[in-house]
Amino acid sequence: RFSTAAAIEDPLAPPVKVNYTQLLIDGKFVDSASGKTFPTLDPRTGEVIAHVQEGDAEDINRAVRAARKAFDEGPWPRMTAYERSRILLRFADLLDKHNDELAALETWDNGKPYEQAANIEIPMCSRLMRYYAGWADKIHGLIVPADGPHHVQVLHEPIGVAGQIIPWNFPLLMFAWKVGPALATGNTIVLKSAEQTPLTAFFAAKLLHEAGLPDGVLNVVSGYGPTAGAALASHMDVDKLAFTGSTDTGMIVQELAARSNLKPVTLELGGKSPFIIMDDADVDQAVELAHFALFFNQGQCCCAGSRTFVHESVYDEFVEKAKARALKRVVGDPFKKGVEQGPQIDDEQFNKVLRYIRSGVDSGATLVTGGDRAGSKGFYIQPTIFSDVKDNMAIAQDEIFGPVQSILKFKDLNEVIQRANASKYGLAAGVFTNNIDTANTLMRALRVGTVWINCFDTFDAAIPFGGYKMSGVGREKGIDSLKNYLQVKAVVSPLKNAAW
Ligand code: TXE
Repeated sequence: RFSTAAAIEDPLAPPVKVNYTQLLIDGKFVDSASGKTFPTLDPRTGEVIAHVQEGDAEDINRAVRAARKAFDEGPWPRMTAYERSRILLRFADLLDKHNDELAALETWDNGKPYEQAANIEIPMCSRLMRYYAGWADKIHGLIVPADGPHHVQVLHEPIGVAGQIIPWNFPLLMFAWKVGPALATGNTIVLKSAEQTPLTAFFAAKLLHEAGLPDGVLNVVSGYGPTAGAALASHMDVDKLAFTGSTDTGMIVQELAARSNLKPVTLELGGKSPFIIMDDADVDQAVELAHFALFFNQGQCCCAGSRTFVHESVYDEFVEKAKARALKRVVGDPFKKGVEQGPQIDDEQFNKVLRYIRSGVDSGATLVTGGDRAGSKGFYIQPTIFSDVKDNMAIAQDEIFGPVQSILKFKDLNEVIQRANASKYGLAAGVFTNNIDTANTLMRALRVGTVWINCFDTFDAAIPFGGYKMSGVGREKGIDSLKNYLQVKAVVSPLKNAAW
């Protein structure tokens, strides 16, 4: 069924239509049980793109029933791993084929620069699918040399029905990170997309079916967190939950999971990642990298380098040059060529960011540049920089999730280690130095899930990602993500003749 809202009319944008706005349950697009819909908005204008079916607890029940049946009776966990792998490979090809269309839909729904979606994010999704397709037929157990006359095998089996809840900052990439490892290991899925960005998950799920995915293996429910999301987290027939979003909501879903059926939970949550610039750094390069680390994706990255620690000997020069770089940042319609920064996702995030900017001013930080909305329409914010930021200020402690760089001054290595680690978060860190001893010290001392040395936001399907402390539980991507979706079964049988 075609949505009525549906084709973008914008000379800047590649042609794209909103073809799928219904829940995908058991291989079919269907209306929500309640018949309710909700609007998804264009962050460039705040106008409605399309009305999407609003799933709630009843739809989650229907989707879990379909996923359960597909797991218990369907071909998916029983087909050869090679066949599963081939479906994922075909899906990767279809993602490539529809790359520009998916990117346009992502930009329309999310506001991120089209060039970023088309050249980086959608290609990362197909690359990741190929990575997990490669794993599908390489997952095997062990024979264990236990004491006694016993033959002991350890089987690695799919865990069952996986519930997956994703956010809006990288809608299709988060879909891929969740779906790839779960499918490669033979699980079935109910995925809840973020209410701000439901469109590309439907499209991608449709392509997966085109690639040969059996009905019921992947069910996609759009809807709100406290209704659809909570129903999924607390469902008795969901065997595993994977969540990406805020730390507050992560705590809620983990509790729901524990109080229902103790389903294991992996969480990828917020951050306040330090980016540390040492005195030996090339200041121009450091400015550019720190700028990218914070402003990429409108600052809406869980691992954004949002505490820029700069050594006192280069501090003043750094602040001046960071200001010049921020003033050059191209903010505008994300479909326009060369635009680096589009609008924030919605009015809630837009207002949150502006509140933090006010709090920075009120708490005595120096507003170096920016500080206000950009333009008069949509959710655009000026690239903003604060200097003289102190550790106890809210802008140095909380996840702002917007284009606001906080620059802090430090004197020596031990001091910056202690201050960088003095956060409830521990997702990532950046280190900028030419001194290998300094790099090695920082790499070991920082209590975070990823350390980028002289680079930032370098992602790859094979590199594990996740947080220490309140930034999360477990890892996604790489081999580690497979473990989240596998049960371990020990099988013991006596050996009649111990000699053999
Ligand atoms: O997040 P939520 P929001 C951070 C960032 C941002 C803040 C709030 O700081 O400003 O979170 O954003 C679903 N039971 N991140 O409100 O609420 C929701 O529908 C079950 C960091 O968007 O965590 C969506 O699908 N599910 C982050 C998903 O959770 C619930 C990315 C994320 O929404 C639920 C996004 C509930 N009770 C925001 N309530 C990152 N780690 O990258 C909501 N949801």
